[in-house]
Amino acid sequence: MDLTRREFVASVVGAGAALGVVGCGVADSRAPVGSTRVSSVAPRSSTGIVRRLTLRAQPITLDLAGTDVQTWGFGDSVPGAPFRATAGDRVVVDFRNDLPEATSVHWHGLAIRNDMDGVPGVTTPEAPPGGTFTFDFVVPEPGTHWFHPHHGMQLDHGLYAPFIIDDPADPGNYDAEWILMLDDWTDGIGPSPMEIMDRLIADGESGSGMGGMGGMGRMGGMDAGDVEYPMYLINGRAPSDPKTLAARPGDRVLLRIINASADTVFDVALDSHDLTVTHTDGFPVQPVTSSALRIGMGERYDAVVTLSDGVFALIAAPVGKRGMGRALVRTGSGSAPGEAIRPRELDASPLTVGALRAADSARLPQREPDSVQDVLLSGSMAPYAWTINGHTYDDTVPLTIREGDAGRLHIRNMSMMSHPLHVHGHTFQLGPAGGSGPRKDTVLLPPMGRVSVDLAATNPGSWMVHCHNAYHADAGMMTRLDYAA
Ligand SMILES: [Cu+2]
Repeated sequence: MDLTRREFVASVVGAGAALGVVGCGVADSRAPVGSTRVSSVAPRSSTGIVRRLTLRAQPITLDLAGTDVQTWGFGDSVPGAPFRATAGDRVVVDFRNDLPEATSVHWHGLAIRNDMDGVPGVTTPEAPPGGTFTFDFVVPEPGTHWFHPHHGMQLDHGLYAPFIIDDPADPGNYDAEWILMLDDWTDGIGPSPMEIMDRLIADGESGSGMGGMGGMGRMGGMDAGDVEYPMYLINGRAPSDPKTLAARPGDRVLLRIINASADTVFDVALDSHDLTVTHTDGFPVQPVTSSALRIGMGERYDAVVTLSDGVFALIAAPVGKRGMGRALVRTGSGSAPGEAIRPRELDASPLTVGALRAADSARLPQREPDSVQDVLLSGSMAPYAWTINGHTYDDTVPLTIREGDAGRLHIRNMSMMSHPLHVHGHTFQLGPAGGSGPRKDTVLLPPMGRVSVDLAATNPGSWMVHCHNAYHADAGMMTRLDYAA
């Protein structure tokens, strides 16, 4: 829904009055309603369009192959309905929290103004139960993004949804576009996320921590995450009741793949097809064709595929764990492939971030860094604690940067677990030094892996830098990037 400026002003006055009457705890002195402040991230061009969206976090019932499970979601579905805007739009989100605990919404991948970033205690007040908050920001860059709570283990419920920012300069030319949200699922069919976290901590104290949830499903010493899940979902559907995506033979389809899981890296493949990766984390790359791709928590990959005639399994295989996330692609008649069918495309080495190079339009200006900082990722299962530069978040020493500087981070994974490292409010370009790798906001570091990234300090504030494994983050694997005064 697009509003003219006059209609927008009229409607925010109404919203402001309602906030005043409710008197909920979130309407603090920074109340953004009607604010005239603009984002410090200049959009390439402002559209002048205001998109008004409503969002409600609430308890909902999710049908998993005929079994009703109680969970939390955005709106009335898992994933929540996609948000859509065009780069340069101003987005106003009337958010209401109908959960029984406080929450806040983080707009993952959007380099927006700091006070809208949705991190309680750092950028944005939390919304208490029954509370409301109005988010108001300009969306700076096109791409495949998403949103989720930045609050304890809430992400490991059903609280996630796509946020697609269209590029007015991109004609698309796709016959169809499918958003695929991948998730590891336990809520209502296994222990709750809080119970899992308590168990990880208890196992760590007793010294039996290497098993996570009992060590089920670990294969060949691979890093299998810390948690074994009873089910893996694509677009909120169980593998035995998959979503069917319909198209015609020969159609050229854009897949927007988002890993919304808490503890699971996936390998994604479409049976009998190759995938041509065109973007990661919203930014274009030099296209690379592969039979499968590996996606860490928080990452996004866009891939184009030209469809054959038939019915094909689209599989998200959890790395190092049992089970599969599953959807079906149907372009012709015929029976669906059996649930156990595993595409041979998954047998090849999946495409990983190291194979990607930024498109010219996504490169940061080449310059020598003004500052170089280390980001050491470490931790253990016993005790269950995860650290950045040797500290858990409660006594972290933040990274620092000055506005306008070019910063380089040497990120090193000193552990035998993989960690997707996410930087808020910024995007970075992967090295080698000077940057030819892809532009991203989340980078998956395999066990003992290392990468150097460059970022431009153009968005002042105090920003989270953290592992996107929800259990690692909650166990301390977070720090901040603070702008020097
Ligand atoms: Cu981690």
